[in-house]
Amino acid sequence: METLNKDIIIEVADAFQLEGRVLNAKPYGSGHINDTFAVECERKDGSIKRYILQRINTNVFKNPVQVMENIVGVTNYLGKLIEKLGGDPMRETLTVIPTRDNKSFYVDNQGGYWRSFHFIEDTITYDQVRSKEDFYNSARAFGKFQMLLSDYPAETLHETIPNFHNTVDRFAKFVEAVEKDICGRVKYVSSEIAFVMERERDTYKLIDLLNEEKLPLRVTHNDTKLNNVLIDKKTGEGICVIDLDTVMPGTSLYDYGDSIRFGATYAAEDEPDLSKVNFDLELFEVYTKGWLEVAGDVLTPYEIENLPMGAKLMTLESGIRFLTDYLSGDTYFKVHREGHNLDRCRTQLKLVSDMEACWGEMRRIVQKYSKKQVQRNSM
Ligand code: ADP
Ligand code: GN1
Ligand code: MG
Repeated sequence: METLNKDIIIEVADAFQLEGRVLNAKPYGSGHINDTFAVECERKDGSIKRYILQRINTNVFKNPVQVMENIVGVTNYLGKLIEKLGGDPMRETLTVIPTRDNKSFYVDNQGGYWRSFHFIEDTITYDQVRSKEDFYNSARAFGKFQMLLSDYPAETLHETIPNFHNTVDRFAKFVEAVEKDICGRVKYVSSEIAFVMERERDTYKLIDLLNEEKLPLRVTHNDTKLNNVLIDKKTGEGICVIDLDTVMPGTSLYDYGDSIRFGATYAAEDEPDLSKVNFDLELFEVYTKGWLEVAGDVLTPYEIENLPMGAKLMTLESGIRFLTDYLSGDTYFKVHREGHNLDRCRTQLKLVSDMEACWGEMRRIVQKYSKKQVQRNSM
């Protein structure tokens, strides 16, 4: 995508119903997909109000209008429900700021799609787990998101990226990238390729359960990494789940699993030194505890029993996606250095092999926090 200069961003910001005069706009956050800016506006009384302004990545999201329809539907629903439950909708869910002609997005003169959100102040996001508390708090926030949306009509949601967590399809695309080898990189990654190939059968495990209707289809977030939850700076609580582009019908195992693959280690997703990348059972346990405390009531015993498989498959899927992108010339995820996608791939594959080595313990931990749930459901 072409680079964006400040004037264009300020011009785009002016298209939205922002309070006050636009002062400036600065790149913000560390997402791999969209272009995010924090916009500062000066109100008449001199006070400052901030907004998030984002250009949707249309290479990834081919139908940005449908993305926004999903987001408007889900955030309106969450806003009303949070209010009914006595919460603060302006902090606990995203609020879409309409354009001056009351649309949820603006198209610039180069065809770029933009949207704006109320900036939730006094919050922070973490790109890496620092403590068990952070991870536990994010688990409760994602659990709450799952729980609050359990009655949302999933059939009204658009599938913003078809086959997003279809591990069989991800595997097929990976094999295609290996065969094409358009960058001549296959020779550098033979052990990573072999690791993935050896696990082809695993890629069917969740898809088969879904096809056999053993897992219920739910409204899921599908991108539940730690930096997609805003943490309250004062209380440390996870207060708002953000980055709703991938909200689609899916299985709860995707959301649980994606959080685990990102956060059940103290290493960054792109840590180049693999000796620092270890799957941490204590982190796994606190996430499982926090997530089930809040979402446990809406889940079936069968979903809960299969959580370890969700964790392993989402980790394997991420490894496959990063490797596929590396082999295809780094066209999907933003990269900031040579071999960046390869580093990301390696951390994920290391975590998969760690999980395989402590599979029994993972199952026991899930069992420990699911006991009450299983008893209740079997009564
Ligand atoms: P991407 O899809 O590229 O990951 P995100 O929607 O996750 O983009 O936004 C990137 C970052 O911007 C987040 O990690 C978070 O730090 C920040 N952010 C996004 N929305 C808000 C908001 N409404 N209030 C405060 N910060 C936000
Ligand atoms: C992307 O947008 P962001 O940075 O939150 C990606 C996720 C990956 C993640 C890996 C739409 O998430 O699926 O798991 O990077 N989002 C999309 O960090 O592909
Ligand atoms: Mg994000």
